[in-house]
Amino acid sequence: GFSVVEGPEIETEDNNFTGLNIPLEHPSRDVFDTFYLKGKDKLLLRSHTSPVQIRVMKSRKPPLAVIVPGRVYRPDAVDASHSFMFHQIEGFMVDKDIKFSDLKGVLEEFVRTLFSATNRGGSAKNYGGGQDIKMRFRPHFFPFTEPSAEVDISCIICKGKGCSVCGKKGWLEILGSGMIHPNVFKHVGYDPKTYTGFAFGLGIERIAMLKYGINDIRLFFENDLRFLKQF
Ligand code: 2NL
Repeated sequence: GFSVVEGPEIETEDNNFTGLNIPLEHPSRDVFDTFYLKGKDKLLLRSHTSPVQIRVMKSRKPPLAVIVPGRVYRPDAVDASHSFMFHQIEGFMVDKDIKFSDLKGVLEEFVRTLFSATNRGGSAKNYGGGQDIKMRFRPHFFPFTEPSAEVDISCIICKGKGCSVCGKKGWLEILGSGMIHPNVFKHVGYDPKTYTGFAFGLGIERIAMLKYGINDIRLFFENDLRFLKQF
């Protein structure tokens, strides 16, 4: 029941930060911490796909169930697990009476489907397929959700025993989520007493790396056909 919406990679500070309850003094807003465009109007390369959700909420009324895929930009130093550009998928649902249990139900179904035996993307390697994957919600902080939780799954490589991929923890962090903060609703003109909702976000490359056993994120963007043709 989710519809897919895409939006621009060049965004305003308002849609990328202010509307998401990320205050002016937040470190991620620092001009050295974000890719700003030259000019006085403070346009920037979006650091997440959430601004698209702000655009959707400003232009439509609930009920809403939307999935937002797209490129995002962060000034991270590039290494095997970090890239200054990667892809995210965010999802959100807004209506009267949306509860944390709705978030848990939707994410459980999503994660099981993503790592199911039949969902192998044409690849020979497919970690996690058919296993009984455990999931846990771990309390976390995001400015735009309250309460917030990160979701871990039992390590699909070692089945939770502890290995180098999960750092001997037996768990892999796969996404962030939470109930949309009342300030986000106020910003888009929704009454937070009438509407509630959940949102979640995940990095696509990170999930593909786990699922297909890829050890370096840079491989996705080097355009070596020997890498790309495996999938
Ligand atoms: C992560 C965490 C998250 C959201 C994204 C969101 C969007 C709106 C309002 C509230 Cl418009 N929340 N998105 C919420 C929680 C987590 O992403 O680790 N992403 C890679």
